[in-house]
Amino acid sequence: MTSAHHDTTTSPAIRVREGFEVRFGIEPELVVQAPGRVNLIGEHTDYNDGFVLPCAIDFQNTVAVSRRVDDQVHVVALEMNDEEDSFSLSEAVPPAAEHGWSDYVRGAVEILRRRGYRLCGLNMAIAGNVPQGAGLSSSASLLVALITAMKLANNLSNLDAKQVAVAAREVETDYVGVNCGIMDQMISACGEDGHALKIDCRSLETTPVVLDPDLAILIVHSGVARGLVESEYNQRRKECEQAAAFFGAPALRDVSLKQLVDSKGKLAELPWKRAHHIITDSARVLESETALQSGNTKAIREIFSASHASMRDDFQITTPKIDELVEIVQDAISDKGGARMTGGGFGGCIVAVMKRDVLPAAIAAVQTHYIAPNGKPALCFACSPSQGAGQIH
Ligand code: GAF
Repeated sequence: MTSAHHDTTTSPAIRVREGFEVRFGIEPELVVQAPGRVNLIGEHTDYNDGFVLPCAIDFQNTVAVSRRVDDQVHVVALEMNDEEDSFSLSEAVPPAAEHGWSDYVRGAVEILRRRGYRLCGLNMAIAGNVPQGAGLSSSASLLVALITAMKLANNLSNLDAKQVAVAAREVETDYVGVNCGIMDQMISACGEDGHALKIDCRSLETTPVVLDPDLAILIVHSGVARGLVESEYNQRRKECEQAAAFFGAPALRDVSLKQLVDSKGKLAELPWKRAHHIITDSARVLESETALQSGNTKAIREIFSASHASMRDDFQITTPKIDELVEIVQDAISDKGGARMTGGGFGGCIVAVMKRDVLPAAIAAVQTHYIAPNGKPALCFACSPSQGAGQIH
């Protein structure tokens, strides 16, 4: 979230506490945070039941909460000019007329109710610093923060982190109407400090991956607005389903590269290319694990370059400005790391993993050679893998 009138240099954890006290006149009973994410590799593989390798980043949404004696939910969004929403828990919670941030609150309540949880009335304040519209999962982190806050305030101890992620995703798909995969919610709920997380998006099994300490992660925002994301995303999903159906497989996870290669000329060209990206990128997740752990930057370069080319040529989700940005960073770091677009595509950010000593050169190259479409320099964030959602006060 970005702020119109708040001091965004103060951490969201401090702002949310202060904002809660100003609005409700009491101290919150607890404050939780949930981070945004950057995906290191494995793009669009999540809804094909494949593998992904994201890490939680040090940008987060925070929620301060206290219980009420009645059945009302009162919530203030500190980054949205202190806009407020309130509703009753006594009946099904409909989406708000404006369909803005409050639908995430309403959806979180409704999805928990549909699971049979009885919630008490709540006062809540929300503050965050995950850049919005950048492809760093600001909405997934907001939902995971809200559901974690509701879980802790209501002692829903049988709702573990994975179930929080699944519930958060259900809010997106069944309440807000965004047909996303499970990656963003999983990493926000289950991320581990200092680790990336390999996620098997079929079983939801997670494996922490420690990056070589000599490696740095750089996120660069292209400044390209993520236009048409939703319609293009849904279109890609359909083409992947079409490809899986051709093989009589439940998902592309169940189709091997050999089967795909043998089907060339029989399966229509577009679903074939989509499937080629998914099958190869899911395999690249597994290949990159050892390279990242051992700091083998030549291998990281090869794997990231192949991933980017696959997103550009087979999945067709990059843009010329994003391609340009990847090239600038890759040229600057040479064999000392790799760069690729990250996230859903059609704009947003690139991610690069490199030896720490070339980080300043990579940032300088972006500042010298890249001009975003709005004429401004690109924003660079050097980030460290962070902890997933939890209570902070
Ligand atoms: C978006 C979606 F929300 C994720 O589920 C995932 O598919 C990603 O795009 C692409 O890897 O962030």
